[in-house]
Amino acid sequence: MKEILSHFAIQNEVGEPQPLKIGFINDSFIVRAKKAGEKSYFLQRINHHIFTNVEGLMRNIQVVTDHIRAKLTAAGETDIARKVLEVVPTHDGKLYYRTPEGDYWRVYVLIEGTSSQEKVTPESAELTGQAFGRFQCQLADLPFDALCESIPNFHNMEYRLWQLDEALKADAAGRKAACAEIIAWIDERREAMCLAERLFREGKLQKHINHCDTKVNNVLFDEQGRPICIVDLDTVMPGFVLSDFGDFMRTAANSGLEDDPNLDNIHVDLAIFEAYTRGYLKEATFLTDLEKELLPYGCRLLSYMQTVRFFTDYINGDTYYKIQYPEHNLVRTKAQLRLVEEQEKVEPQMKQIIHDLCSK
Ligand code: GN1
Ligand code: MG
Repeated sequence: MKEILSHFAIQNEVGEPQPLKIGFINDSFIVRAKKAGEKSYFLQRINHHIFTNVEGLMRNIQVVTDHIRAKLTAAGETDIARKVLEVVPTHDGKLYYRTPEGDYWRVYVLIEGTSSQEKVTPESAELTGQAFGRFQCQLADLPFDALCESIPNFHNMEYRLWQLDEALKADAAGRKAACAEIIAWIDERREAMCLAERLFREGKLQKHINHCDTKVNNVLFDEQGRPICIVDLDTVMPGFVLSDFGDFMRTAANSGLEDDPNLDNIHVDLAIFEAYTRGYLKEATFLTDLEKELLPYGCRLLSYMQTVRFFTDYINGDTYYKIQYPEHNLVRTKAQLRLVEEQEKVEPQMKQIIHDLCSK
């Protein structure tokens, strides 16, 4: 590990990397400074089986962090080093290091004195809504094609359904036969869930730069409980604002867990929905009327997309998401499916909340 670190432009003395258990995709380590007051670092091995274009991904991160840093500087903000991630380059100026075995590593400066949350309260949800709204706003003047799709078609519903169809055709793990009900449930909603892609083709819905993984735990909070920095930028890319809004609601406005084995725990937390939306609308001033109107649809869309993605992985024999037990992806699928059903039930309430917030 020390050998890996030696390729990066780290000026101070640091200790052994300590593994961190976060995320399903990359392997993460914390690298502490030996002396108090000096910089510590966050080392990651990028999963290049999932992120096949590491070069493009790291360029995206650089474009986004440089852009946000410039915005913060222009606004006269202080403490900027804690408000935006900083990539530590290698000695030869690259944004990542590739080992002779073909592994990809990168280093960020560690943002000190922060914590992340797995569960939000209405108070922290409102602040988080502001933080993601601000993040999108800071990037709204970047042309959406300034970034590449680090995972092509990442939040493209039509593509995700195509992947499922391919998986079902191959039935590699022999799991299809027992899943007829889930397949029928997905089929019933196919057309409705591809609306955003259709609207885009018709020129009615634009793409913006999105975060594309707006989970609560991708926001760092400072000692006062204020969101200070948005992290996990691997998936910043062009997409619909509905994606970022919906993915937050999928993970935070759910009274159950993403993989809750007890489906009765799963309900939409409308207090969180309202609080986040209030914060988000305050900052996301660039939204069109159509985008605002589609926000509740965005919640369903992202939960449905995640249902399809977990289910596809289950059918493929668990090749994408790390699992903790053999049927984990099926349990995840059922929990996300239930969440879609719960969101369908409260869609009128969600629309009313948005209507009320917009007319204030
Ligand atoms: C993955 O690894 P993590 O938790 O940041 C996935 C997201 C999914 C999420 C489901 C690159 O994110 O898209 O929503 O799992 N990231 C990728 O929990 O596929
Ligand atoms: Mg992530």
